[in-house]
Amino acid sequence: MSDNSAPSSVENEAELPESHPRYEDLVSRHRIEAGIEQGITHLQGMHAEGRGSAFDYLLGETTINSADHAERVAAALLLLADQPVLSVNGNVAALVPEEMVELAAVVDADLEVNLFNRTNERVTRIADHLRDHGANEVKGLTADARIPGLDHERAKVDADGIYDADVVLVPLEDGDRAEALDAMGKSEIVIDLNPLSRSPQVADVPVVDNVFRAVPNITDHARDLQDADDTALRSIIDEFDADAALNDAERRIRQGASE
Ligand code: PTJ
Repeated sequence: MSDNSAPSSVENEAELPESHPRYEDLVSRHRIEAGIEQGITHLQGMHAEGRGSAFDYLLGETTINSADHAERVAAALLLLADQPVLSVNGNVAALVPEEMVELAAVVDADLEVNLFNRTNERVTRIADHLRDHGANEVKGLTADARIPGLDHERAKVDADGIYDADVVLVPLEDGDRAEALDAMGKSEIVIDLNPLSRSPQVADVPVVDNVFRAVPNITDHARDLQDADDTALRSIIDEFDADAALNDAERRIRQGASE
């Protein structure tokens, strides 16, 4: 089967051919397409998906060792946090709703919808979608606080959610919010396949991996670290070198696995 003969539009994900060499990518594209049809994902989410897919190809569509390490550090940071919040946009909601709900449960974090192309209708639909996948409470609908220094809709947050959080997971956005959250004194974990994108560049813990692999792997690490004491978690975090992780991912993208 050539790539061109893969179904361009299927009713159900189960119809996608698992034997196809680009199966995971087909699933991603299908979920983004379905997310747009359901009013969850913005049309711009397709651009974001295409960017991510190109970087994933260059990374070998695998979780490189430095990303796995960053995912363990992310788990430690979330477990040590007093008030962790996992931010969800239209792409994340379409791609990994169940996995985000599971991670939130394991690290005792809140889920908050935060959108660049914000409409109340889309926030409500994403919250409903997360509830359909097992979430109890979803924040982001109140939007009674603002992140200082941002002149767009991502500034709108819940006062008892992202605004008050000490650790925020920021997946799939190449923008200025991570820097603004940093200026508020928060620690950020950023998941982004492009190590040169603005958000991972300013993150305390940049995770250069596909959100498909990254979120379940952070959850696995969190389960593994569940009984670790605060000192052990703190030392995992303190030993982490964010610049080294970004450099390793960029080297892998530019030079491939053999260099
Ligand atoms: O839902 P909204 O309204 O908040 O809109 C979301 C947009 C599409 C605006 C948001 O996702 C966005 O800012 O897109 P960008 O600027 O294209 O940035 C997305 C980043 O995520 C890019 O750096 C991509 O490389 C990366 N990315 C895309 N898909 C994945 C990914 N990283 C990890 N896993 C992916 N599957």
